[in-house]
Amino acid sequence: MYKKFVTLLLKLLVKIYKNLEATIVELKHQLYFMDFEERDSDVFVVTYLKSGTTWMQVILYNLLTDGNMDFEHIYDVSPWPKNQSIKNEPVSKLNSMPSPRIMKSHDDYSFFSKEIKGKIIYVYRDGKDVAVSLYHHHKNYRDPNITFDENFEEFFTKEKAVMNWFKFNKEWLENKNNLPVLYVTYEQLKNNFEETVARIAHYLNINLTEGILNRIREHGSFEFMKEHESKFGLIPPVKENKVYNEFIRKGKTGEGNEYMNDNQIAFFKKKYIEYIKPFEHKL
Ligand code: PPS
Repeated sequence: MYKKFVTLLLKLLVKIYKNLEATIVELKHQLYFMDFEERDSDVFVVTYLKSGTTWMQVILYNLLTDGNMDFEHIYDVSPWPKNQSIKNEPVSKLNSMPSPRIMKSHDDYSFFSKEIKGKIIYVYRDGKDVAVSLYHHHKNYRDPNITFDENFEEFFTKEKAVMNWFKFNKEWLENKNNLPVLYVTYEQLKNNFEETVARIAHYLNINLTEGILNRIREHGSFEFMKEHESKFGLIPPVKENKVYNEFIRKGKTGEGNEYMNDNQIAFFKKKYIEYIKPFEHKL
């Protein structure tokens, strides 16, 4: 009885600590953005986790600059403001970056104000494949013992989770405030790369020449990004004993079906109809 009580208490304390930590991170992020100077030329790559963010950053970087890949890490040329706020970096660093700025964001819809100066590209990926990619990510960087089912439970079934996949994507697809958003899917990039890049270029008013397209094809290929993984993955040491060669992992579509059991697939289908189906035409 005593042991049970202590375990319960410990679990509760961990939960309180985690919530508090998340709230502090969020607050820091909000404060950081208060001094952020917006520009019309800003491009935000917004995604749920593991949906092709880095791939889109590389595509945009090659579309909007001369595509010099000599940088140490993609965040040097396409920052992730939330990460900078967590690391207590001054917002002046972001404010003094040359235009156009390509910024990564995993922020939920409500984070963005009703009117923004720049443009947003939202990358959506099949949730079943996100579940697999996210599971590997958390196994590599958070908890080596986590199971696929535990991870699925946390990010897909828990309605109140901050990063519930269904809720996060629904709000972005719904786009209540009519923010300037171009929707691109991971699957479109995989299956129809050139047409999708042309659509992105059109949205950003860029003349897509054969030279630029070739550069994007080369630097945005899975093979190139895998070969130069240290430029894109988590920056060691995030924590000791973590895996650093699986950020650019498989880059496949359809893996979700191999990992999910019948109940999870049924659950996914049901929730999809409720949350995503009404906005499917936007994808
Ligand atoms: S993160 O941590 O949320 O920013 O991750 P994110 O960049 O959004 O997603 C990582 C997944 O994208 C895959 N990826 C690619 N797939 C195809 N082609 C290219 N060029 C490419 N670059 C990254 C990466 O491998 C992760 O997916 P999985 O399924 O784990 O392989």
